[in-house]
Amino acid sequence: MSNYEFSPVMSGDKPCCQISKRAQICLGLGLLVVSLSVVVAVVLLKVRSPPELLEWHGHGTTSHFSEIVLGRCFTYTQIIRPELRDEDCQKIVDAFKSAFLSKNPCNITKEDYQPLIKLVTQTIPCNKTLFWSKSKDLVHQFTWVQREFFTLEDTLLGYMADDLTWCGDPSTSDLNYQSCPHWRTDCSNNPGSVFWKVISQKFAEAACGVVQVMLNGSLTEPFNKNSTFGSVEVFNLNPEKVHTVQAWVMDDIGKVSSDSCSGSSLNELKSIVRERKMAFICQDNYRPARFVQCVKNPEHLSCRSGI
Ligand code: DN4
Repeated sequence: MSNYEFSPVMSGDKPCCQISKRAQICLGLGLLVVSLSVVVAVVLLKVRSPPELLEWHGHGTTSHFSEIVLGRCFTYTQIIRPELRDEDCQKIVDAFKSAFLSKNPCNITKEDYQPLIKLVTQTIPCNKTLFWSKSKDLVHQFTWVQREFFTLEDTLLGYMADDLTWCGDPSTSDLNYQSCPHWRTDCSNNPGSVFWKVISQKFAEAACGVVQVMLNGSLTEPFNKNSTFGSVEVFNLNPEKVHTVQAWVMDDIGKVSSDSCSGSSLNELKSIVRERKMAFICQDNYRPARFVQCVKNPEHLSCRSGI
């Protein structure tokens, strides 16, 4: 008899039972580890993979949007208009971004921008508000020289946002750099359009004395009642504060000098203004703005003769 005692194998007993118990435990543990790894991998993948953003027809948010608006805010408040040096640029940029981040960019409302609007108070002197329509380059060249005039883009909020695109997405708290809604093809309640509408309205409401508007006399309709000037600004002037609207209708250099002031489009503007109990003055090719055009075209006949 050896020292080793083998358990007798009875008939019907499965000889593998003891091993299989261990194997079962090992297998169970193995399966647990594998399934845990799968769960962790899926969670990690989900966290790391970018969210699926809504797709639109317009350009995405301008690269470095946050840095640009913050930098512009500091440039404006510290250098261009130091009387606003105490404005809190970081707070302003945060309020700007909170208006549209994590939201569907087709459901932006005027109320979304109210915290931003309330944060910035800037007073424009009477007689110095300058509106424009289809004359963006010339009007800004003009105010660059005639510093006492203010277009909307010469105010802090307009300056910060000029020529930029921005939007968010409901699936992320980040900006959408891929695409943003286009106001014509996607929706009108997008972050950019609503922003311009809100600040255009505020700009017009605040105007006083005589206000100016620079229009494009090279178009068949220099005044377009569907434009922001024609649909928002002119109707938000306060006749108790604004006594006169003066239009400067500027032709492109080289185009025959037209008489847009007596055309039907300007007559429509005149009627709206007069109905709203304000006086209306119109000037074709306002000379100081003509001079600015002539800086770029000094040799043109109309510039030589000083027309
Ligand atoms: P405009 O020359 O027809 O348009 C000026 C800019 O606004 C263009 O980039 C237009 O886009 C865009 N725009 C026009 N209508 C809308 C709209 N309903 N939704 C979104 N974007 C629009 O002139 P305007 O009379 O329409 O706007 C100029 C006047 O409004 C000025 O007196 C400013 O005070 C104010 N404003 C300024 C800006 C800006 O600096 C924008 C909007 C309003 P597109 O036609 O080129 O596609 O950008």
